[in-house]
Amino acid sequence: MLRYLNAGESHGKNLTAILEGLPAGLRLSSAFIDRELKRRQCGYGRGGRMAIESDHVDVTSGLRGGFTLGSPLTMVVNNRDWENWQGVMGADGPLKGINTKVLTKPRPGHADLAGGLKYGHRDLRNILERSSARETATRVAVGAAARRLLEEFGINVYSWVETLGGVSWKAPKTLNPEQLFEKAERSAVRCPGCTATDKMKKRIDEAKAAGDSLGGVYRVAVTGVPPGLGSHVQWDRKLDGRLAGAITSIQAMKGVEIGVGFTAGFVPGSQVHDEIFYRKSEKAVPPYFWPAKHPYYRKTNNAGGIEGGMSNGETILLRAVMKPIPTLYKPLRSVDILTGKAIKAGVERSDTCALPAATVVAEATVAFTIACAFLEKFGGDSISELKRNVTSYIRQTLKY
Ligand code: EPS
Repeated sequence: MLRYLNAGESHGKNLTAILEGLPAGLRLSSAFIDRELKRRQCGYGRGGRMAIESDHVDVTSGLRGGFTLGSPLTMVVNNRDWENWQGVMGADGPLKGINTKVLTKPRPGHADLAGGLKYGHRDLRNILERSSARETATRVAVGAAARRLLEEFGINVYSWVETLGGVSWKAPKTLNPEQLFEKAERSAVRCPGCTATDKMKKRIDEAKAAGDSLGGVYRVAVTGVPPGLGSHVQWDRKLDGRLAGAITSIQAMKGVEIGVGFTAGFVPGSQVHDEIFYRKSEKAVPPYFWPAKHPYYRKTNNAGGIEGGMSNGETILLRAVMKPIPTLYKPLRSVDILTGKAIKAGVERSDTCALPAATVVAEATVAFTIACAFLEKFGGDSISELKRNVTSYIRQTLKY
């Protein structure tokens, strides 16, 4: 079983994740994790914080000589901004004479009010510090380890932005997920289209000038997934449910579609379901890779690679929406929780748009969820054992 817990406040000393269940013998390096952390920090529309931070992972357990041990992998990312906040955020109380940055003006759309009521806090900073998307740095570190595991089996996770602040871009049918991803990696907003990128950047500039914020819509694709991850037999084992839950657990996500998603509610079944064809499959090379040319294949992929809560051997396709960030420099109306008086919501330093970063977080979250289902299906305490298990399943599946 693969699982993790993470901890840390946005302006606390550091963020920590403990990931347990990775098989032994997986090649992994802090440089590989750092590359993903850096991708998460990029993107047009971020605020001042990203100029302060330069995220780096310190792996303090579970990795030796560049290979996992099978023991819990502990990953720590320090907050550089801690230096400016230790007087406020210190475990043993604020330093004398320091402005403790008490927040009593909840921001509509943020966790501030609901969290304050739930936990009985009069200072909403006690909520915002943990609900902040700074937490996603460790999710990306966990996702990097999961991604490394999946890569070993020819499974890759890609993402790109499709709409930002109402500016939309439509992917040409000729480009595959890997090509779209490569183009997105060269765009400041992670959108594969050059003209759309310029328009999206302009929209961010306009929103920033207006003291507003922006969200958008993005895609995630997972290629090389063998059939049979997840299960139809129990509600909490269904892969589509798990992916949707994982994505909506990311700050600011408001919806997920699998395959054609909501469109399926507007057209008849004959235009939705992907007909099944048979061909003699390619050999799996190496034997633990699910071959692109597999036996029971589809000419369409409206299901987004999942049927009955299980991967069906086609590319997994997801689409998700992120709402605009709740901190507005031109704040909305709210109520002071100490006085009950109408005020303008609090203003905290924030980003105008964090959609490009959120797509990297979504990749990590999806990689983790797929890795969980993969290990549940194939088991194994070491990479070599896992490879033996996957090989025997793929051989059997291709012989069908
Ligand atoms: C965030 C507010 C901003 C963001 C932060 C998420 O931080 P700060 O209040 O320090 O300016 O930059 O995101 C990150 C720090 C990060 O690493 O992604 C929020 O309120 O959610």
